[in-house]
Amino acid sequence: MATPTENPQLDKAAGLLRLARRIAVLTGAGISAESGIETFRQPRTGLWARYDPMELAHVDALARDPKTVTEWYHWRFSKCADARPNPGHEALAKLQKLKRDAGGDVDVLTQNIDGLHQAGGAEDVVELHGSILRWRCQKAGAMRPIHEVDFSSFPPTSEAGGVLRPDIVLFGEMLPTGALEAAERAVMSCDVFMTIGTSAVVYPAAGYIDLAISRGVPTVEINPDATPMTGSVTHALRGPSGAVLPELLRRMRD
Ligand code: BJW
Repeated sequence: MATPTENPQLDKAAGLLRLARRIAVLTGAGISAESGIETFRQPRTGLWARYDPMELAHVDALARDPKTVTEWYHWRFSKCADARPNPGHEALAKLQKLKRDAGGDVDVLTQNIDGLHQAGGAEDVVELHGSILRWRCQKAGAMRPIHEVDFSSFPPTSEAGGVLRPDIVLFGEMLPTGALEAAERAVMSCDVFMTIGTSAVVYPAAGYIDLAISRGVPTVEINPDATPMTGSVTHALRGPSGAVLPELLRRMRD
């Protein structure tokens, strides 16, 4: 990223945010990277460089081997249990408050399952891929917070005798209807769309970027690296969201 004083893209994006009444924001693993949570697809450092998603994050893997899958998600939780929101999460929550106070809104649509947007102060977060902080009984459908799950053996089970699984969306599973509806409403009613820290390859979430572009609203991407959407967005801001978002907010208020 160029230095804060000489970045016309950043200034233009800040101008858009200043004028916008409704902003829809799609976030991915990258926004939590600076909180110490691993991303998926980055070469060398991403989870999928070491683990096979088809063996761990696919609905068929859960059916075939619930022990391995639930053990892995319990390990994943242990890695994010102590994570704290970073300046990117906090800046987004501040932007939401700013717009709400002015009679507008910021809809936060996240693919992340870590709960860090909410911990950073964002409200009404749409969790497209669910949450690792809730586990669901496969037999009775009842939810329970992760700290009430007995992990002394895998897979964990409920009193009803069902397997308890994380309330997340695995490959091959439908996204929650309520989340899909809320996301579509947000994208269809926004006057600026932002995509932050996502490789934009997992659908249907990545489709919201196409939808915003097809509506003709200005689009802003924040990512240290290029994505398949970089060439199509109005402003591509290169850099970590923990630095870019606070700077964007600062310039927006100037
Ligand atoms: C930074 C940074 C910093 C680094 N600051 N940025 C259409 C076309 C093709 C395929 C499909 C399609 N529609 C559906 C599919 C199939 C499939 C899919 O999309 N496959 C593609 C991969 C090819 N989709 C599904 O299966 C979905 N379900 C579905 O469509 O159901 C319909 C249906 C079902 C049944 C019958 C019939 C129809 C479900 C998708 C579920 C995704 N689940 C996962 C795992 C669960 C949660 C978990 O384990 O945590 O969700 S996969 C994984 O990818 C996770 C993420 O949420 C998701 C997106 O990844 P994300 O967030 O973009 O992370 P990365 O690592 O890819 O990128 C990180 C980015 O951050 C990078 O760009 C970095 O540069 C950047 N970055 N540091 C800012 N500091």
